Amino acid sequence: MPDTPLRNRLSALLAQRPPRHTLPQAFYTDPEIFEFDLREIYGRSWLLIGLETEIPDPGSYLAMTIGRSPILLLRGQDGVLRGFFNTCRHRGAQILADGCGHAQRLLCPYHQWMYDDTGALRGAGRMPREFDKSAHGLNPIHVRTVAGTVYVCLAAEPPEFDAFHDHLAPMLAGHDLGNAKLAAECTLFERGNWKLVMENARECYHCGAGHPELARSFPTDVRGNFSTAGMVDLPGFIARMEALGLPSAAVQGEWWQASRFPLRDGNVSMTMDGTPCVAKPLCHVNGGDVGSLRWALEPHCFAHAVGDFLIIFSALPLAPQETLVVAKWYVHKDAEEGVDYTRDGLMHVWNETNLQDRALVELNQRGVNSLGYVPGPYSEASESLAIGFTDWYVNSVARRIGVAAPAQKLVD
Ligand code: 3BY
Ligand code: FES
Ligand code: FE
Repeated sequence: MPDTPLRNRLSALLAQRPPRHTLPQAFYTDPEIFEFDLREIYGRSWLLIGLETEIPDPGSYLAMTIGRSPILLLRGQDGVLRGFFNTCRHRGAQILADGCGHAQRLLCPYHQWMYDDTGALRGAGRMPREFDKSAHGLNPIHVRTVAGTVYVCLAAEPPEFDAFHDHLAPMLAGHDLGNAKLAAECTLFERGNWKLVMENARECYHCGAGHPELARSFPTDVRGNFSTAGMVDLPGFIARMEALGLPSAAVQGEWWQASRFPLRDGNVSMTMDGTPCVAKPLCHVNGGDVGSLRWALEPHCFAHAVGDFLIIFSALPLAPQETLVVAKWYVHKDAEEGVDYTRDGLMHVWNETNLQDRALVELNQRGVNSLGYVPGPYSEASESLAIGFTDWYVNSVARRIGVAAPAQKLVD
């Protein structure tokens, strides 16, 4: 629970926010609120990390930093995937550098304390005989998987996960992510608060004008929005996909959404010409012509699984006005680069899109920083997912500081 002055400030800011408007300036600029976000939002949410196949064998690990917390996913000799804070229990040094690799044991580089693959402390030289190693194992984090995708939560008591799992697992089953490999990764440094990154990522009001490459295949409607509600014959598409054995209807929980939607007519993949960019697809149903399965988690990501690849977009906060955007592309493990796909063919559309979005986020931040900024109204028709994101955020803040959730419906 934050201290009283911060609680009072947050509570006053929530109370002054007009519903269905962008947030008061401090939420996009204030260092104290940024620290609150790291602790109470990123520190308590389920976050999508990637695929199990990135940590395939006993001893493989993936280390990364979430906010200020280095974490570690490690597959044990018993095949179990475990997560830990990558912080030594001696004096707190980060143990493994961020990245992927193999480690049978975890050796802290500072004073050589050694942990086994279950996080138990095995070696701590020059400590007294009565020192209790069993009380100094690595602190665990929660790890869950869904059809080959991996999620972590740093909180002692994570939000409920089972409903998300049970809905998403059958939707993802046809995409064979257990046989996918990481084919490309791109990290962008953005001069914008993570919430501006996410608000931008949750709407396609800007897509028609802002994303010429994506808009070729992405189903923006005549006004340029991404909105499954506005799609021509969405029910017909869903019925066809479900008849082919792919659960597709939109489902959502408090912090997650999933749905399959059609690409623009004649497009089977999110590429420049709408044709697949990978010769060996992940999904064989209907020749890989399965639209896109989109799922998204508050606070930080969305993912699209088309027939031939999967892309994950994730926002990681660095500072009040700095965010890392990590994009990862996955293809079938047997697809060979240069033979079955090229990196450029795979990455082009989303790379251009992410660069365009970075420019938009940065100009958004510059305008929001102005003395002249006041919260502005979202378009209910075109920015419903962005509204969903900020509503989820303000509800989460309200819950953490123990005040009633602010009204979110406009009073007529
Ligand atoms: O969540 C999505 O699907 C992203 C992709 C482009 C715009 N936005 C709605
Ligand atoms: Fe890790 Fe000292 S901080 S061994
Ligand atoms: Fe965009």
